Amino acid sequence: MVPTSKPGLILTGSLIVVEEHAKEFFEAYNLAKAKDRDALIAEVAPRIRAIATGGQLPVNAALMEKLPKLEIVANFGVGYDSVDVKWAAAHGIVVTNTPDVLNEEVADTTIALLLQTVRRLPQAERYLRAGKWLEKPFPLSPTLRDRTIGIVGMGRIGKAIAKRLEAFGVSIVYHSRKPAAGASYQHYPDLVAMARDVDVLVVIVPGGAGTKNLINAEVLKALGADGILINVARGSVVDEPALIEALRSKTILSAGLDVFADEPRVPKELIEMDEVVLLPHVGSASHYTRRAMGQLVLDNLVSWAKGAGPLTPVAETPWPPQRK
Ligand code: NAP
Ligand code: 8YV
Repeated sequence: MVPTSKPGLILTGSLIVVEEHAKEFFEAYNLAKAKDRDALIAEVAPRIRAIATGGQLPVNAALMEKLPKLEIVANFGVGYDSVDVKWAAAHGIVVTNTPDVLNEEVADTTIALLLQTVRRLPQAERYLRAGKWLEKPFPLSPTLRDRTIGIVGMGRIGKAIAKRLEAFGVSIVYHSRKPAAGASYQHYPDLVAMARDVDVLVVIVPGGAGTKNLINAEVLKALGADGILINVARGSVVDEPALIEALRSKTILSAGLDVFADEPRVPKELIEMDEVVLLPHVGSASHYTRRAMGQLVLDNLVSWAKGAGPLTPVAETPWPPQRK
């Protein structure tokens, strides 16, 4: 490994766009390609000033404290719950994410997952492929008609979801801690009260300690026997055992899930339930949107390396740093 005058960058795994261009700007090392990850970190640590990560490994205190010159962690994804942002902030390290460039893709996926779940479309497709249509028509399904949708999280993506839902002629309400600027829908400060009043919950809040198990047994009970849960946020936001129990006991009707507590491992109880629709965290996973996300990660790193500051720092690590 030949040290260069370029800033040292660690990639925690494969990252579209970033991988293609990193060596133009950085002395770049991909941890996923290292035979001995710890040995690589120990060798390059004195020169590493940046990390690019897509959540392949937690960027925690244990990793960051091995890198005494670390200044920036550029996260591939708008959600940065795999980065210990509190530790980073306390040590003057800026964290960036990829807001906005994925709003429309994730909202499209959410609507697709909602319709698949309500109308049982994956089950219908499996039915056809199994030759069962030759015997009799596929059974009638539940409907989106006359449903009220409660969106949990009315941020950038929540608003893009709501905009699409307006065209479906359904009622829309939402829950967040504060009313959202620019959202004209009814705001519920109390999640259980909202769950009681709606037929579908669409969850699109950040992960992490503040939202852990926000969707718990009480919320699912309030959602009720005709209720459908759509989770495109993070697995940690839903109490997974409580969800499995609510599905088993028919406390709720069904669920459509893009995210899980221990990805890529999905509980076998969910896999064995024909009723639920399960996606492998593909909310933003198109070539178009993943390239836009990768470009924003690279742009953040290059802008920082040129001394112009990161483009999209997260709220916990504002740029320029604020004096306390
Ligand atoms: P955002 O603009 O920051 O919006 C977050 C929303 O969640 C806000 O309305 C916020 O309002 C609310 N919220 C935060 N903490 C809350 C809490 N404890 N209780 C209730 N509401 C809370 O974020 P975004 O860009 O829309 O992204 C949201 C999340 O979606 C990401 O962080 C990520 O985890 C997830 N995501 C998933 C995929 C996927 O592939 N499945 C793709 C992209 C994003 P208040 O602050 O007023 O509470
Ligand atoms: C990505 C996401 O799949 O942006 C997010 O928060 O969950 C997704 O867009 C993920 O971040 C890839 O690492």
